[in-house]
Amino acid sequence: MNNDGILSASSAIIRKAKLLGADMAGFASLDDLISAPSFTFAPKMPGTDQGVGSRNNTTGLDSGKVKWPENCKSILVIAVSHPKESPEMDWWYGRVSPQGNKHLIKIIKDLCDWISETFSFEVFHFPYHIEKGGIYLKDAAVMAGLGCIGRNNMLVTPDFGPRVRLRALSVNVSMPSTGPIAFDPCRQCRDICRMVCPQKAFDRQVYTVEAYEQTMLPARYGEYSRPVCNKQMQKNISMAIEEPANDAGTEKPVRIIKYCRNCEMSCPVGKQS
Ligand code: B12
Ligand code: SF4
Ligand code: SF4
Repeated sequence: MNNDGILSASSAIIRKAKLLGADMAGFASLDDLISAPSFTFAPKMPGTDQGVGSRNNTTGLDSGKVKWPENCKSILVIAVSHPKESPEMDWWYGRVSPQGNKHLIKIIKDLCDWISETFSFEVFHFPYHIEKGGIYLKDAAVMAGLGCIGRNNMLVTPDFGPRVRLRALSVNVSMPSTGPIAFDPCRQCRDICRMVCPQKAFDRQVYTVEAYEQTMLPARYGEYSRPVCNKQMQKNISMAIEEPANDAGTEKPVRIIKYCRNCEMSCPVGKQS
């Protein structure tokens, strides 16, 4: 395929992602991701594959390392907005995955089918968990131009703030990268996100440039403590009570887990979302 063909395939794929329900979409290159901060940091961080939501590692690789699919050249990242008005998009109904996550999975599945039928590209649908062959989605989204890493350690987007969820696929063709973009709302903000953390997960420097030999660290300068945030997730699980779950399609009440979102809900960026 020549350059013009690649450019038009790239725009067609991004357009199709939005038609299928994504609010944002963009491409990052494999080369940009291999050297991106999470990909280099996570294998060095103690306890990377432990804590709430982690899974048994089936990649055959060391903890924190990403297993890239064969022939992967570019990664398409999509974001779906999770607005304040629809908190249920994020809730776990017992062991049933949140509705927002199901929506993301369907978009990526449909997009994979469409891309292979339309362009005959090889595609790969990344699972969520790194331990199962997934990738670090926030870095991928930054490199694809969807936003920046905020002082709350989340992807912050211009239109929806941090209130988005992500998923990705890869193709075996090098697509032009659509990012990163010049965007940094945190420069003019007074750390509202950090002050509302119920566990004070941002209160001290946990990771340093010297120890990790890299400058881009969790929450930018190393002040996000994953084990501390994890404590809140454990607490949210233990606080879950049985509630009616008609919107999840079950007649019987189930335990609904509502994980903490204080650091994203408080962010004023994209306030309309
Ligand atoms: C494991 C995990 C957790 C763990 C650990 C989180 C962690 N950050 O380590 C726990 C259970 C605690 C957790 C909590 C949360 N999570 Co979580 N989590 C994940 C998961 C599966 C992997 C994250 C990971 O291990 N990252 C690697 C660690 C080592 O790095 P890090 O702490 O993120 O720090 C890196 C970045 O800051 C980056 N960075 C810093 N500066 C810069 C600059 C540039 C230019 C770049 C490119 C990168 C970069 O470098 C750092 C490393 O050096 C992802 C899904 C995925 N497959 O990516 C979701 C994910 C990150 N989680 C998500 C969410 C929403 C949450 C919560 C709000 C809980 C909730 N209600 O869902 C909190 C937020 C906590 C926070 N403020 O960071 C969303 C984030 C969406 C967004 N807008 O950013 C994701 C992407 C899942 C999704 N469905 O979309 N999570
Ligand atoms: S609340 Fe402020 S400092 Fe925190 S992520 Fe949003 S803009 Fe950045
Ligand atoms: S998700 Fe909650 S506990 Fe974790 S860092 Fe954000 S505000 Fe703190």
